[in-house]
Amino acid sequence: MTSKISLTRYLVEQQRQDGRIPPQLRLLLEVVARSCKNISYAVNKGALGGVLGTASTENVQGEIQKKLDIIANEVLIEANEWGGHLAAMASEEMDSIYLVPNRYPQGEYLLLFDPLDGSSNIDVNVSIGTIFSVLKKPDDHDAGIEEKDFLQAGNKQVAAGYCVYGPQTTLVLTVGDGVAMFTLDREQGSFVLTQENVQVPADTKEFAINMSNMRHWAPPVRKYIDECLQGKEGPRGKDFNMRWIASMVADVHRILTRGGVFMYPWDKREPEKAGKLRLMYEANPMSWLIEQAGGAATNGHQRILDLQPTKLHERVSVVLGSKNEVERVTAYHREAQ
Ligand code: AHM
Ligand code: MG
Repeated sequence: MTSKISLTRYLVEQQRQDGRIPPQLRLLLEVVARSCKNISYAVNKGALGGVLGTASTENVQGEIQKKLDIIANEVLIEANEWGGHLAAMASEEMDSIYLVPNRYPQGEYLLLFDPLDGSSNIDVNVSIGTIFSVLKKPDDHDAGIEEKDFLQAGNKQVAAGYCVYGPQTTLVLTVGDGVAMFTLDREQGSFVLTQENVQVPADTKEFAINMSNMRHWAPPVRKYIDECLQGKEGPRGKDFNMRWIASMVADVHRILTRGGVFMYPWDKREPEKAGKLRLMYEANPMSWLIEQAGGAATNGHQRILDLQPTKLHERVSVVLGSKNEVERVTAYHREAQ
């Protein structure tokens, strides 16, 4: 790369050359990126900024909120509500949808986010991130936006991405034309394009799953992991390595960088729940990024992006990453039916 390409320039070129992103969507993505920059600064301050520890509140999922969960949520709402590009927002940290207040103009997009994913890692200085998904409000929609307007399959997303707050702050984005990565240049205060055309290798020797849940898994997941664990002597004929960061953003970032398979499957602990992760603002954006990079994403049975959501905070079983491994896990589920 000869000269540095900022996120702004990348988005302007996407808009100009391919007409891939309308001006409102470009503005939206710039505002999301600016919010991520501000969240990154808050994360970086840590104990110095008084942002660590828990708040005394629970979110709709019954999880105790961390102070940074709430701060990140507020940063995203405040930055996005006034620009005129959005009709409404939805967040892991809010029970119901957030309508753009009447005093501001309304746009045609819907923004969904997990403001700070990997909450259990906040206080221990391990990578965390923001995940976001952008949908269009349904056509000919003159009445007020309701939750049902958000219930669109992942294949309807018009943009998706995440920002990982790790040793570097990296924003990863797709608008349906491959995956691009931008690293935050703190001196300049802007995101700079550092990788385009990200590709996930089809094969891998690395898996990511919370092994402490093994006794609760369904047989196809056990079979897959058992075979990996048998290494060279087993049916796979190769040794596997395991990584589990417990921040989906960081695990997915590793997979986009060097391949691997990530799983948070259904398990017997709470059999009525499809999984732990949320479909609309965790699994959908990550699945689209992974597919755009040549990987695959299923719930063990079906392509995640084709699932029709029935509620905003719906959960889903997730298998994503290197294509051949995801297909293998999915085939094991099929055989077990
Ligand atoms: P969160 O959105 O409340 O942070 O929960 C989601 C996180 C994912 O980032 C991660 O993959 C998973 O939960 C870790 O779960 P566990 O603590 O069961 O390993
Ligand atoms: Mg999360």
